[in-house]
Amino acid sequence: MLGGFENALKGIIKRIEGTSHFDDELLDSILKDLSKTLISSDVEPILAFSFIEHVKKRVKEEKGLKFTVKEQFIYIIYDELTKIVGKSKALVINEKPYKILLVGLFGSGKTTTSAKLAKYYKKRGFKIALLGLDTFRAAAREQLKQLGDKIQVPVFVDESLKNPADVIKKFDRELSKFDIIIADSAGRDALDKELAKEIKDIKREFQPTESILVLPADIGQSAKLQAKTFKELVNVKNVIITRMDGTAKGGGVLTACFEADAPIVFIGTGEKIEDFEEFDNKGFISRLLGLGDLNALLKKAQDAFTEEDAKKASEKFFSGEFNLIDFYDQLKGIKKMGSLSSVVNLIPGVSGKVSSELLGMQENKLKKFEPILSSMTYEELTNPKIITGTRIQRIAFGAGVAEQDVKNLLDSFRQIGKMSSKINPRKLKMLEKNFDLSKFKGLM
Ligand SMILES: Nc1nc2c(ncn2[C@@H]2O[C@H](COP(=O)(O)OP(=O)(O)OP(=O)(O)O)[C@@H](O)[C@H]2O)c(=O)[nH]1
Ligand SMILES: [Mg+2]
Repeated sequence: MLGGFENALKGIIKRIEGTSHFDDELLDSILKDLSKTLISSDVEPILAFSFIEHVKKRVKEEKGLKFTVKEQFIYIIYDELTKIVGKSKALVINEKPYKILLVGLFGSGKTTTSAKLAKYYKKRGFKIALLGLDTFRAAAREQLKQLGDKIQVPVFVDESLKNPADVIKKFDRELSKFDIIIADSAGRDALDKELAKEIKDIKREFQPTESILVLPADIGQSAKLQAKTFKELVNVKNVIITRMDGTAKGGGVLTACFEADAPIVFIGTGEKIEDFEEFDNKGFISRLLGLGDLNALLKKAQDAFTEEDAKKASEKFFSGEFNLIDFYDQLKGIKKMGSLSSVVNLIPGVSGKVSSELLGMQENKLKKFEPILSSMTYEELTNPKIITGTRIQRIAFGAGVAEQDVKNLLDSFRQIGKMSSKINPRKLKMLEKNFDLSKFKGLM
């Protein structure tokens, strides 16, 4: 998710796991790597050093209490990291209509996030309206309308009105019928007087239940100043971080929000509307460290499949009786969930073990899979081992693809099959409850 930061952290965990004995020298060298990794992810050096000191102290003091030394070390790293990114906080939808106002600078992701939030709550059974208050940028209303159409949520905009307060007045009565109203506002290059006045006017008229600042992850440490300024000026309490996909500065933005006492409620992890999740510090860190996070997987799976589908799919998957028909069903589910890598990263024990080729599987590759699978016989689908030589030729011809495409599909299937046999169902059971200290051991 965070590019280099994530890989480096996973590398450190692997290094610890692969060590047969610990001495002070090794501990120091691993901690040095850790602090370098944090600083290169834009975490403030002082914070990184104090983090390292805490870890070091705890490793010495808590040695041998419950875990092996390795487990203890990894647990402490995990625990201290969750502390520096702050506690998770969920929005409690406790009034109707619940009014959410998104604010932020130009291009931070407000409009995209409005639609992501709308979809998120629509899925949870709320009646949602999108309200377009960006009267500043010419194309803003059209952008919101298009997004609203995509997710089938009504969008309230007026192309002729110049003043956001008038837009709110105009739709006030109609909007009162909804459970949640999500308002998209205009950005500026900086939080200047004009923007501050505009947001204040909107606040007065709209009376949001919750004003949320939208910050892109790539601003790193400067999130601290922005969060503070928006808090002081317009009383914003919570933050949504966008573009958590592939930035080197992710560590900086998270720690900065924590230091600015601006809790992160959601994160955006891509351009697609599905690329959005609640921010859960424990799940997030365990994923960064390559420990997987079953809770997030279950939540995501719930969104894409029905609960029943997800249960069946995971039972099959983990029982090892997994054939191409199940693979096909899962592909369809994965498409709904977002990218394959975002799903794989959520499976405990699997993240970090899958080849980058499989993870990088492109949408267009997935698209080819459908015709290939439908060119196979039932026998081939249920017993993929028999698919060799001339069968591959026949299937490729039937699907109108190259033979290599059929081989790629079979490779991906085999890799996924291997993943499922690596996972110990007993460990999985232990993870099904909340991820806490006692269950942590199940991961090692
Ligand atoms: N990769 C990635 N791109 C994102 C994410 N969220 C938004 N974007 C992209 O960022 C760009 C700006 O997003 P908008 O939603 O238009 O931003 P905005 O804050 O409404 O911009 P203004 O209205 O001009 O202030 C778009 O190209 C989005 O697709 C995210 O989580 N990941
Ligand atoms: Mg916008």
